[in-house]
Amino acid sequence: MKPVVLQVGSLPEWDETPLNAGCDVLRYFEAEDQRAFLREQGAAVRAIVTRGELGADKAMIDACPQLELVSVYGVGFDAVDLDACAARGIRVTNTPDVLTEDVADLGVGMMISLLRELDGAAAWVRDGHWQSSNYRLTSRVHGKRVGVLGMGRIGQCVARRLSGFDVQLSYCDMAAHPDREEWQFVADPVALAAEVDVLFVTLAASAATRHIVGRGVIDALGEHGCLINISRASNVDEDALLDALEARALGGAALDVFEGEPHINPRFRALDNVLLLPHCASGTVETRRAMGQLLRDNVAAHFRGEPLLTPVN
Ligand code: 8YV
Repeated sequence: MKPVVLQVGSLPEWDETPLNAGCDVLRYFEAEDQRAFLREQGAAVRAIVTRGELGADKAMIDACPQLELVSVYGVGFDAVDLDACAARGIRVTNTPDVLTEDVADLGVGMMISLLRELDGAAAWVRDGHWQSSNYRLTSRVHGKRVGVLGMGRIGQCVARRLSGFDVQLSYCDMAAHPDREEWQFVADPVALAAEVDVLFVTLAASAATRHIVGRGVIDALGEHGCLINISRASNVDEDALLDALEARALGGAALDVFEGEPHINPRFRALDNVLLLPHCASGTVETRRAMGQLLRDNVAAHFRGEPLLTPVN
């Protein structure tokens, strides 16, 4: 008998086909009444397969009394209720490492795009304005003072890429990385923001990091400062960010993640000092294939009774 798996969100066809071959998949995301679906089907579920931004909340976990595993397609597992899992010995896996380089690539691209106004300049050409005037001057990338908030795998990868731009790099993390003397450690996020022109948010989200980029950090970045968020929306106080962007008290923001995505706050769309992306930092064919493979390898290892490849708990 194949194990019953609850699939929370859609996945590429190249993952759905092998997943369906190995498991009896219940397509939660297609249910019209998801609560009723869980009530009716939850009893049989042994694993939940979910995406980073969708996770698995307590109600979902509680509806599955036989649940053994939650496997996340993504490095971030902040949307999974880890306490509910721990209370019942439910294992959780994610897909770290395979997406680090793509997320860092996009972050650096977002910085270049924001400072050099790539989307504004491209729209200028496309809309036929070039015939009548030149596009306005922008701000250079190389030589800037850059801060990285969260020096984990992705933060370090961003920092390594930026060394080619001759930036002055500082970072804030739980503690200094003694093997990284080329980067300056700053213990406090507000102090870091006060020292830099561009601040990358690359920190794993948790209840403790909620709104770590709040009014204090945003004010410290100031009217010429830029914020790049490739982590989770919850790390940034979105209302404070929107207020500052509207008042031009912050120079600009490049964002790949939003509260309530994909339904973003309409205030963002009225701004010309933002780059808005659809949570696509890991969204390359190569990386998504590797993420899907790792997710399925974790599920297969679990049901074969083998050690999990990338356990979170
Ligand atoms: C998403 C992510 O999982 O890795 C993460 O934490 O948020 C992303 O990779 C991806 O967009 C698939 O939904």
